[in-house]
Amino acid sequence: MNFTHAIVCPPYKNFIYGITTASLGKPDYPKALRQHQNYVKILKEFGLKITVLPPDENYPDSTFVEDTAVLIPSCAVITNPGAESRRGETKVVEKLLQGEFNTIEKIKYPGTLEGGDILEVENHFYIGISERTNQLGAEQFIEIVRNNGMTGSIISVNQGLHLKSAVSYIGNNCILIDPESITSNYFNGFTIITTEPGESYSANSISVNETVILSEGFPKTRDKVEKSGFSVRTVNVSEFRKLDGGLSCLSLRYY
Ligand code: CIR
Repeated sequence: MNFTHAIVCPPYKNFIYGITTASLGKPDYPKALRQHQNYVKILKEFGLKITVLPPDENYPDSTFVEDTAVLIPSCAVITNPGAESRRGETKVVEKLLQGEFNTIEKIKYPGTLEGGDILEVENHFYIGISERTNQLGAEQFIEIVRNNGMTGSIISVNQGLHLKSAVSYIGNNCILIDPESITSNYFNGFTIITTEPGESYSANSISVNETVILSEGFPKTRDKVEKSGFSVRTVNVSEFRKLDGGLSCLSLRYY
C-alpha cells in the first residue's frame, strides 16, 4: 500500500494504566517512548509525512490512534470506540482530520466500531464484529463505504481483541493470518501466509510502500513472509503488546 501520511500519538506516562487482557506485566514507560520513536523513525524512512498528536493525559490508550478513525480515500470515518474509556479520544483526531479530508463521516451510538476491526483490502473492507465493534457499527460503516463506491463484509471475531490482531493484508493479493484465531475461509482467492506456532502476535503487521513491517521477535514468520517475495522490516513493540496493542494500531496511515 502506498501511503504518504501518518498520524501518531506518543504514549503519555499514564499509558501504563491502559486497558489490557494480556498477562505480560506492566509496560515500561521510557521503553515504550523509545519504541514509539523508533516506530515513527521507520515510517519516516518510508517517506511518510508524520503528524504527531500531543500525548493525551486523559486517555491512557490514546497512543493506539488507529482505533479512532478509518481513512478511506474519499473520506475520514470517525469511529465510536466500543471501550467507553476511549470514546473521547476521537475528538482531537476529528479536529485534525477536518483539515485533511473534505468529507467526515461518523459512527453513531448505539453503533460502536474501532479501527482495529477494519481490514482494508483494495476496495473492500472486512469488518470484525468483536467486543468493541457491534453489528450496528459495522452496518453503518458498510453503508458509508458503499456510498463511496466500495464494499464491506462482516467477519465474526471470536478470539483476541480486534480482527486485525489476527490478520493483515500485506499487498500482492496476500493475507497474513494467525490460523489459531481465525479461519482463512473468509479469504478464498487470496494467497494465505500463516503465522508459525507460538508466533500468533506477528499476524498484526502493516505494509508501507512495498515493505512489510512486522513485529520483532518472530523469526519463523518473518522468514516465511520474506520467502514469499516481500521485503520485511521489523520493529519492537513489546511494551504496546502488554496492553493488547499491535503495531498497526500505533498509526493512522493515508495518502
Ligand atoms: C485497548 O484495549 O483498547 C488498548 N489497550 C489496545 C488497543 C489496540 N488497538 C489495536 O490493536 N488496533
